[in-house]
Parts: sequence; C-alpha cells; structure tokens
Amino acid sequence: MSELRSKFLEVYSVLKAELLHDPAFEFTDDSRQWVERMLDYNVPGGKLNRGLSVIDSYKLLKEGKELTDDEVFLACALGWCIEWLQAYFLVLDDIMDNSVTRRGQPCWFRQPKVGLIASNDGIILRNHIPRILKKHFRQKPYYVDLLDLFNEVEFQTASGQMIDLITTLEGEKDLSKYSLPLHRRIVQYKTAYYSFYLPVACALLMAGENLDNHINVKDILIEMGIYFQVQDDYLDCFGAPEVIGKVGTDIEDFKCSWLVVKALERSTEEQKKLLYEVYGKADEACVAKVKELYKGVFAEYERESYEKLVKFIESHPSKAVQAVLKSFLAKIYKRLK
Ligand code: DMA
Ligand code: MG
Ligand code: MG
Ligand code: MG
Repeated sequence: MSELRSKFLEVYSVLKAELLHDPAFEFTDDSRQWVERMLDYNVPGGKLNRGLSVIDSYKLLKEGKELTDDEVFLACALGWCIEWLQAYFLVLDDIMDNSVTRRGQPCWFRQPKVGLIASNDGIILRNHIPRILKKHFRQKPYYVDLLDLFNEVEFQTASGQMIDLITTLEGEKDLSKYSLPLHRRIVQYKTAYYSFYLPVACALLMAGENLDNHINVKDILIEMGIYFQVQDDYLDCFGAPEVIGKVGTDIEDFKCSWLVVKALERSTEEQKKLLYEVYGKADEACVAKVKELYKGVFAEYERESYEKLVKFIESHPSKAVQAVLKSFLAKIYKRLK
C-alpha cells in the first residue's frame, strides 16, 4: 500500500475514535458498537479516490513544498469528510435503486439486522461531517466557507438524485423524454459536484484561496464528472461485477442511463419499438435484449471525451492547476471500476 494511503487510513481511525466518543451524545456500549460497525462497513471500503484527491490537489497547489504533519492531517480529514458524504449518499442510493451489492458485499440495508435502520444510519453519516469539521477546523479562517461548500454540494447532489429518481416514476415510464441534455443535467448534479469539484474546492480553501476566483477550474471538473458518470453508466451494464463490486440495476430501474439515450439516438424505428417494450423490466430476457442494442456505443465516446478534456485542461492558465486536473483524468481514463 502506498504511504499516502496508509496515512489516510490512519486518520480514519482517529476520526472514528473521536466520533465514537463525541461528548454531544451519551453512548451506551450497544450504540457505540452499532456506529462502529456501520462506519467500518460503509465508509472506508471504496476506491478512496475522492478522499485522496484532496491531499493530491493540496500538494500540487503547494508546488512541491513539503507539507507539515498538521497540513497532511487536515487534508486527510477533509478527504474523509468527502468519503463520509459519499457513504451517506450510497447507503440511501442503494435503498432507492433497490441494489443488491456494493463494494463487493451486500448493500448495508440488505444486512439482516439493518433493513430500514439504514436510512437513519445515512442521516448519522451525514451528521458526522459537521462534527469532524467543527472539531478540526473551527478556528480556521476558512471554516464558514467549508461549511457552506459542503452544504451547497450536498444540496446539489440530493437534487441530482431527485431528478434521477423522478424521471423513472411508475405510470409515467416514457422513453421519449430521455435525451442527452436530461442525462447531462442529472449526472452533473448527482455526481460531478461532489466527486470532482468538492475535493479540489476543499484543497483550494485549505490553501487560502477564494472559490469565486476559480470558476474556470470548476467548469473543467464538472465536465470530468459528467464523463465519470457516463463511465459509471457503462460499467453498470458491461462492467464485471467482481471488479466493480456491484451488480447493475439501471435497465431494470428504467434509469436515464447514457447508454439508453445513445441507443435511442442510433436505433432504427424497429429497434426503438423493441427498446420501448423491454426497457425497465426486471426480466432476464428483456435485460439481455436491451444489452444487445447497447453494443458498440461507448468506445468512440471514451476516446473523444478524453481528447476534449485534455484540450479543456490545457486552456487553463495555471500549470499547477493543469497538473491537478491531468492527474485526475489519468486516474479515471479507461477505468474498469
Ligand atoms: C449515484 O448514481 C449517485 C450518487 C450521488 C450516489 P448511481 O445510482 O448510478 O450510483 P451507483 O451505480 O454506484 O449505484
Ligand atoms: Mg445506484
Ligand atoms: Mg442512483
Ligand atoms: Mg450507476
């Protein structure tokens, strides 16, 4: 394991221990054990890309200057706040998407003793973020901006989840409303802000920057986030479950996936008719027919978007910012999970 990764995981243990002894709540042994099990199950088991990005970005913004132990700890703590936010959204997302597995294990709400207690666990995860921020950032000049940032990004993500969900409403199942602009709007809000903008924005605040002066970085990160979610849509259908750690449900859930939008665009009238019939059904044969219509739509997109993103990044005036963005892009290009 890389040095940074093990340092990052050390900070997880510190934050967890603090949360399990938060003086604002009188824990009993049972409640403390519940929270500990819930955290270990849902927070640290992912790729940790978002969390680690805060430290990577902060380092690059400091242009090679050695970070103090304190700076490393704080950047890790902010990284973990993003991982906590992600855990909160995923616990609830899996209930709403009726998913089965996540990160190679059953979704939290599928655990026998958990069920819908998972929805309150999601709320607890969400509430841990301001607890962590208060404990470690209260005295910082950028504390209010940090709280504001997390609040705004959470609002954007929840709003994205809302439009992702209401487009699939039973009784209104109508593929003709699915289009690239609708898909773009959904994924920009549900994924791009928290996955791509938030880590860099955290690093910028730590470096003493005013976020209003970095709108152009934000625009590029949002574009990368959209590309990332198109990959997620692709992997939902064609990824190997043992690699991505989850079994796709987008076709069964009648999601406005990038694949269905593209397939609609390219279909003949006959193929379209078939797609309208079989999309959104929890039936193996129907799902297989949808997948047949999806073949070949993705490869071209992957290359084209990569080239566009590189050009977009190179249009940014700062070499340090370009380095941050290029390191992100390299991490996700042609990802298999
Ligand atoms: C997830 O979209 C977005 C958030 C905010 C969790 P999704 O349902 O496609 O994610 P996944 O494929 O991981 O369930
Ligand atoms: Mg989901
Ligand atoms: Mg979802
Ligand atoms: Mg998905």
